[in-house]
Amino acid sequence: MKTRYLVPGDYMADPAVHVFDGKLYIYPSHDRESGIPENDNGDHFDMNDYHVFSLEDVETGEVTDHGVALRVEDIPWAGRQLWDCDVAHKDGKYYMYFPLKDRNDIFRIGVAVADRPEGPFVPQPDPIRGSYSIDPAVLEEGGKYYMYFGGIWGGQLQRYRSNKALEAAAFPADGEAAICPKVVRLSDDMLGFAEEPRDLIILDPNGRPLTQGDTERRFFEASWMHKRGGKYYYSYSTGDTHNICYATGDSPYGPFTYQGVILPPVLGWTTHHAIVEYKGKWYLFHHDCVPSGGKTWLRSLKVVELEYSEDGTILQVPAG
Ligand code: FUB
Repeated sequence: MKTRYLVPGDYMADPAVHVFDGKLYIYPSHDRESGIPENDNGDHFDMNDYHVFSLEDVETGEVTDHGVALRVEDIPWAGRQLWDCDVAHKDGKYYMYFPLKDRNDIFRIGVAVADRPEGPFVPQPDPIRGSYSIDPAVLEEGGKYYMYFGGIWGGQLQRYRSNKALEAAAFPADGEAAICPKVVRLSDDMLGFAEEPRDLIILDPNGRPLTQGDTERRFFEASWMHKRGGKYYYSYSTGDTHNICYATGDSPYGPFTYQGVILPPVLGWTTHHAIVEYKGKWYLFHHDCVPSGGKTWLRSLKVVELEYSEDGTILQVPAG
């Protein structure tokens, strides 16, 4: 399959993708030109709503835009910046998890609820208690739901240790264990955490945690989890080195062992993805900045088929 741009008339990024009612639903961030200058804090990613898309034929089918599903102005605790969201389905309801800065400019994760996969989603009055940082991704496993989250730099994860806010942001030294993404089981009502978030540890093939200086492999942001053949595949972006990498494990909590790069750098600073099986094939949804001529805050949604070797390793997708 040739790589396909899915929403040529608008800028969409950070896809989360699920099969609901036999269709593929895409939950992207909605990029826009806000005029805010680019900086390491990500202030130029000043998104203020989400659209939901669906399709039934990944390779050539029509992509339906279901319109605006949630707006910043409808979220009672909102400050600014709606970044990468995800949606989970339980007992006939759809739960959208979204990162947003509160009025103190601190990222929290909120929940909004809908009766249909395309929304509209109605936000809860407050963010999830104990939530912080960005990029929630939810896996359903045996009736339990696990959220993966976190992102360093503009995603603020370096401001926390053991789920407590530090007085000042702190990065480990290059030779020390890298800052970990987080994993937490959701409560039965899907509106909160059922436990304290845990570190998701990524080991190198020698069983040692990846280090902060190992920028080609260590976690930066954009968690995604999928399961195939009884194995858990945790994938993520390395941020400033622009890879989408993956690691595998035997439990939703890990530990995970680093396996390799799924997608080498694309045009644009960020890279972000979702992996999903649909009608017997696996697909990688992601974004790049080719249609905007390289404007890193105006990203376009793409999809390409993803292939695995017999032993379950993922074949690297060529960039472009
Ligand atoms: O879209 C804003 C941020 O850029 C996302 O939260 C990150 O994953 C990166 O794609």
